[in-house]
Amino acid sequence: MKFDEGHAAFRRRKFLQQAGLAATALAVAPLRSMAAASANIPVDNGERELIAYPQKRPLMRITTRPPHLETPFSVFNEGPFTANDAFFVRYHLANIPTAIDADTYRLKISGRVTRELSLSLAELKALAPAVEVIAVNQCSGNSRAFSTPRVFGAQLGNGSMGNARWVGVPLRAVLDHAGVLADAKQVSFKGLDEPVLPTTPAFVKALDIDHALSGEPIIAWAMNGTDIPFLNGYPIKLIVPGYFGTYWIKHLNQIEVLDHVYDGFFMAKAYRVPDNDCACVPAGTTPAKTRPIARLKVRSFITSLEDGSVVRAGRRLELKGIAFDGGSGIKAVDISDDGGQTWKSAVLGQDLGKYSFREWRIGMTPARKGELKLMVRATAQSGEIQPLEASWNPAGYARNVIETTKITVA
Ligand SMILES: Nc1nc2c(c(=O)[nH]1)N[C@H]1C(S)=C(S)[C@@H](COP(=O)(O)O)O[C@H]1N2
Ligand SMILES: [Mo]
Repeated sequence: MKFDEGHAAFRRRKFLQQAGLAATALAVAPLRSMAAASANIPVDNGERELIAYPQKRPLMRITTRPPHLETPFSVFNEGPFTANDAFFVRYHLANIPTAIDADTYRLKISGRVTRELSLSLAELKALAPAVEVIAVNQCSGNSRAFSTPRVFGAQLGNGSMGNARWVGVPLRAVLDHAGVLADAKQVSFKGLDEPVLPTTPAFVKALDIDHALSGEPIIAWAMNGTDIPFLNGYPIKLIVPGYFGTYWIKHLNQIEVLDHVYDGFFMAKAYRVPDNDCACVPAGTTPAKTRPIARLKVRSFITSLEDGSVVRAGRRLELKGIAFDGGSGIKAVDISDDGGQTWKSAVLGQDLGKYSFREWRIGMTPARKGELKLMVRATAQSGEIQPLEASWNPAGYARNVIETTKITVA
């Protein structure tokens, strides 16, 4: 397989950008509202409007300024890869870029290095052989709307996640090229988006130096075989396999090697979880100590049936879904139709790597008419297993309780 798409892809992109500047500038203004086609999520906080943006099929609107769009859940039943035009979008700051010129784009590396760099996209691509990883990007607040008691923040359903094939160069290759000094402790990352007000903190995230140099994070320019969609971070995005989406900086243009632990708002104040084994506290209480959120917890979903579906008694049902964890890989997926007393193992689909969605399927024939609660539970290779009861934390991060899909057998 050929990973390097060559400089031509960027030039072509530039041409598209110039030819379609008006369309690109529309990135901050939805093309058309599709209120008629609104979609429900199974929480009691209202309907989600479907809304169309450039390069995106209609997605569920969480906010418009900045755009925050969720993937309709049915998309996860289409296969283990989440299509680029259906991939969720999350921004924090309203001043997002509206047009990017690939030819003048520069990635700057500064701080505790022997030489500062300002790399063009062509130079970045030439730095090292391209590598590929299939990895899940999940927002820390995915499924937050299901927290009880309710928590503050965007009321996300289950659509702020997605799985894609990413191609780029290892972050390590870039840092090696700059020459990391011995006193380096962390590396910070920032993209092109800016706050509207000078008092709002910039969206900057940081990784420990060992993690940054581990070879795992990559600076990607391709997503599912094509340019990264504008709203997902064109032209380059930091991919941190196994870690929550907050670290996956979009429109990446500044890397700084630090001799201290970065203490900006989005590391020191936001995106933190209780500093204990469960990353949880009793509902409604405040943790005494917190730490930056890090790896994804193991999760699984039924994708072939929605809550409220009606199926026929005595007819065979092919149940299908996805599972993922923070990077050990999926060991088993089990299904229960008796409230978690007994479990049957599902058959796992193709192994696309330890950071990817793993598909699973199982056949069953519901015999008795009435309400049926189907539960799905994943176990990771690490031994981590989804809990029967939801834990709670003040920001509603990292939800991973066993999911229950209620259907009617008729
Ligand atoms: N430049 C930039 N990168 C960013 C963010 C942002 O606000 N600005 N948000 C982060 C968060 S919290 C998430 S969940 C992911 C979402 O990635 P996506 O929009 O490509 O789905 O982007 C991350 N990278
Ligand atoms: Mo996020």
